[in-house]
Formats: sequence, structure tokens, C-alpha cells
Amino acid sequence: MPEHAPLGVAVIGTGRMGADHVRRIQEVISGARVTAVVDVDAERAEAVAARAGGCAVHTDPAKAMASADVDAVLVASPGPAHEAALMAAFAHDLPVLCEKPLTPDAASALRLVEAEQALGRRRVQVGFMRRYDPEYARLKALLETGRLGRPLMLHNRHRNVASPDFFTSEMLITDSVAHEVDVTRWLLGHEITAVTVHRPAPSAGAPEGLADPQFVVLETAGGALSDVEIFVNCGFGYQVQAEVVCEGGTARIGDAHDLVTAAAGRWGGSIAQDWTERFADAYDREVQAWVDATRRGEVTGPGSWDGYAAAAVCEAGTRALREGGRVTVELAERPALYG
Ligand code: NAD
Ligand code: ISE
Repeated sequence: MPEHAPLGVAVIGTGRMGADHVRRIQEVISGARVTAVVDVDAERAEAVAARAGGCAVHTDPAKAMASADVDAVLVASPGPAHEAALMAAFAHDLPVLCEKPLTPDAASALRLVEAEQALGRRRVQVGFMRRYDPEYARLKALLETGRLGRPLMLHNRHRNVASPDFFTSEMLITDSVAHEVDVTRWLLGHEITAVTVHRPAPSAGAPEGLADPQFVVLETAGGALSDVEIFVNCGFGYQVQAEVVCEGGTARIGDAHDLVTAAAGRWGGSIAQDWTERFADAYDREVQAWVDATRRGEVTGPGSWDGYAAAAVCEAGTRALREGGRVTVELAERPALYG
């Protein structure tokens, strides 16, 4: 890639997230352009390419990666397809932004960590976009000052309006709580060592057989506890909130993300309806940071190790959900490549 040329990006998977990332690269951020889109559904890819002003369309990720105008890859296919896409990107020596989860299970995530190590340098940023959300970033910066003292507890609430048809009870953990797993590791600065999952009586608003809501308790190596209310059929809105309780005070985010009005004897605002609205800024900052770092020849942000650690914690979580009780997290040794 010539020094000042925009980064040519192949976007793999043109569903909800992939199409939004294509729009973001073409219309919102700087320093990159979409040179190829890939989807097993050719018609969907064609439609997204047309809306993006035209680019190459493929159904095979490896074919797109072989193109001379593809400098980097954004993976937004479903989790089970990520391992093959990342292995192909490694084979073509291309940097990658991979939507969460890195992969849906710990064994495949560890294979990617090992393959990246064999390359001898980091190539992957994982799409844990909450690290780029201005509210979460302020919370992290405050904790880093040490002004509130040592964090003791982190309380998280994660609510979605409704779950998609294919959602299973395990996916509340692997697809949704995966975000709080990353947030807990990042904010508290320690690995998660054990998981317990409580199952309140399911909501009448949840599909038959879905264990929704769940209450997940994460234990960390530093001794702090992190709890997560996950409720994916709450019906009323998309809410993500976090409160850290420290020795010398508390800090809380996610209460009001919008305009508050007062009129006719009432006050209030609106609640976002999904992640594309609540985390719009975070996705923009995430993709811009990835493009900027890639153009400098660097990899920043959450990486393969973070994706693997989250997968290992989620695996312990799904076992705790199935079998009950407290399940310890089995984590490989952290390779030097990941600091
Ligand atoms: P989606 O089902 O809307 O889109 C997935 C697309 O990938 C579909 O068009 C499908 O045809 C295509 N696809 C399937 N297998 C493929 C393959 N092997 N190669 C190329 N394309 C393939 O899904 P989505 O909601 O856009 O989710 C995509 C990814 O984004 C998932 O990893 C999901 O967990 C993640 N996600 C992240 C967030 C977030 O907040 N960061 C939110 C939603 C989804
Ligand atoms: C979805 O895949 C996401 O990543 C969203 O951020 C999360 O809120 C939702 O629960 C997941 O299904």
C-alpha cells in the first residue's frame, strides 16, 4: 500500500453489522475505503456493494484476500465462520478487525492465538467495542487515576428488547455476556477465575424454553467480583449499565444517554432500542482506531488473547448454566506476544 493511499478493506459478512461497517468506512471514518465485500449470500453482498458506491463482490473470503487492492480485512460473519476467515487472513499476511466473538469456543480461539504467535507479530483486533465507548473510556480513566481506591465490585446490567429466533440459553452468555467478560477483565485488570450462573424464573416475555434472564457472577484473580444481569427479552429498550464500587467511592455509567426533557409535569428521555444506536460512537471510534493503527503498521486495542480469554470464561459460564454451581476457568499460559 503506498504511504498515503487509503487502506483497502475487504468486509466479510454483509449482514447487520457488516453492512453497517461498510457504511461507516465509506461515509464516516477517514483513511480507508471498502474494496471488496464477501458473503455466502451473493445477492446480499451485491446490494451492500451497490449502496457503497460499488466494489468487488465475492462469495469466498480467500478470493477477496488475494486481490491486490485488499490491504486489511474486517470480519463480520457469524462467530463459527471466524476461525477460517482469520486463518485465511494470516495466510495472506493481512491485518484483521474481527467482530466478537473471536470464535465461539476456547479451543478454536486458542488455535488462532497459536497461529498468530507463529506469525511472530500481532495481526488481530477483536471487536469488543465497549472499550471505545466514551462513557466506558471515562470510567476506565477514572479507575486508572486510583482516586476511588481499589475496585471491589462491578455491577453490570445488559438488556436487549428481544432475542433473535436462533438464540439459545447458552448464547445469553457466549453472545451477550461476552461483552461484560471483556469489560470486567479490562476495567479491573485481572483475569476471571470462576463463573456461577443463577437462573431466575424465566420471563413470560421470553420464548418458551429460553433461560432469560440470567444472573452471572464472575470472580477475578484480584479478588473483586463482577455480576451481570443479562435479560435479552426485556421488551422496553436496549440498556447497558455498569457501576464500579471501590474502597473510596463508586462510579456509574449508562444511565442517561440521551436528551432529558421536562414538560407537562413530567421529565424523562428515551431509551435506545438496539446496539447500533447505543454504541454508534463506539463503533465509529473502534473502526477509526483500527484503520489508523493499521496504517501505522501497528495493532492496538483488544487482541486475540482477549478474544481467547473471553471464550474460555464463556465456556465455563455455559457449563455453569448447564450443570449449576461454580465452574473454574481454565486458561492457557499467556504468551509473551500479548504482553
Ligand atoms: P447477520 O446474521 O446479520 O450477518 C451475518 C452475515 O454473514 C450474513 O449475511 C451471512 O450470509 C454471512 N455469512 C455467513 N457465513 C459466512 C461465511 N462463511 N463467509 C462470509 N459470509 C458469511 O449477523 P450480525 O448480527 O451482523 O453479526 C455478525 C457478527 O457481528 C457476529 O460475530 C456477531 O456476534 C457480531 N455482532 C457484534 C455486535 C457488537 O455489538 N459488537 C453486535 C451484533 C453482532
Ligand atoms: C449482540 O451480538 C451484540 O454483540 C450486542 O452488543 C449485545 O447487546 C447482544 O446481546 C448480542 O446478541
